[in-house]
Amino acid sequence: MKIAIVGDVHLGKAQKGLSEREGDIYDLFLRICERVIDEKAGIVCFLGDLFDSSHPPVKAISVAMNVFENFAKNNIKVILIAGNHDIPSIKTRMCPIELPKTNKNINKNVIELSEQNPVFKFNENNNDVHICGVEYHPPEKRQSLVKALNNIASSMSLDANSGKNFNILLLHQGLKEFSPAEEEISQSDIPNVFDFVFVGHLHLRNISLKLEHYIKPNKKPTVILPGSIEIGSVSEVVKQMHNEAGIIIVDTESKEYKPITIQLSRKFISLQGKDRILSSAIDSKLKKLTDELEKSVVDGKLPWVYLEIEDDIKIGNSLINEKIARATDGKVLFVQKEINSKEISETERNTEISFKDVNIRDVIRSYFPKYNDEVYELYEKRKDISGAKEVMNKIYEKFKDNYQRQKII
Ligand SMILES: [Mn+2]
Repeated sequence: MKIAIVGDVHLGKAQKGLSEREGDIYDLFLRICERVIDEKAGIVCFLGDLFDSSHPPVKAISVAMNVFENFAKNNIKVILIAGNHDIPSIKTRMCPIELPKTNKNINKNVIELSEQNPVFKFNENNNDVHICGVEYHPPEKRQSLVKALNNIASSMSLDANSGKNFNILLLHQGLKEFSPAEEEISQSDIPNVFDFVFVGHLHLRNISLKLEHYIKPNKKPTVILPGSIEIGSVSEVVKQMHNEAGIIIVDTESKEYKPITIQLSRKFISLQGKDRILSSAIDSKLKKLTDELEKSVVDGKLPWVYLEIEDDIKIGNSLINEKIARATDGKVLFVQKEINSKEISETERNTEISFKDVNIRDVIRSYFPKYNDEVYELYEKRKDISGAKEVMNKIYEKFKDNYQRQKII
């Protein structure tokens, strides 16, 4: 049997509050589900965060329910685990992935795996296939997650013919190996009984989507992060500028997998390679961008542009913004940009406030109550050495006078 694995979907998410981006995800989700049907999968598994929120918009719910009905019509079972976005913070609230239970057309076809009910088992050619999964566990519940995984493992090792069995684990967790900052679990916490471990949550991808044929993994377990289907944040843009969603198809008989790519609904464009765009070269870069924008409209959908600029010749944010606006006006959905200037960022690091927001006259007055006029004059002459010398002499004379008068008193 073929099993399709789909990473974080985040139905209902509207990047930067844009309804166009919310629509992009619905559109991509529908195309992914069509593809799962075309691939003749028998089961489709979602790795958590199917919804972006525990109270998703009505549109997100209706899109999901229509897709689930379509899967049911095509005899494709749906397996879900709850991600951190699906799980309501108030325990008495309903988790949106439980909604299929209330719909009689699909309630038998959609299976939620959780700590309470972690294994879906079926038999294929006298071999058992176990699809296991638990909901997202936050770092403070690490112990109960590890316990749940060990319970799953011990329940399976009771089966005879375990060597012939095929075991899959679905997780929605941070794994230390892929994200050292995560305080959740590491690969060594996962019992070694699974052929494949599919992990959602990190939105990263640890496999190449280039090969579109089946791959026989060389070690057990094979940990696969298919990545989120869409781009949701700046860090994802920077880390994996891509224009393709990836899902995985697993063949339970050959125990192989293959990635499948599906074009994103909208193009993402970033001009820089490893380095930021220098403001000294901005005109030629923006010319190149304008040319690329013309070619990047897909089905009437304008591209999303991401620019990181280093203001090396200090032309200033407003001129840079003006140049970008002129080059992209009417041709993009959104320009996401970061403009850096070394001088400003060092000042900001030292003072922790932006120098632009400071009245230097007030600062000098508070630090130098007696000599504030002179010190301000000195500040103004800071780039003119001979002028500064004159001011310093004036300050010295005044200081000498004051000092001698104080001595006499
Ligand atoms: Mn997520």
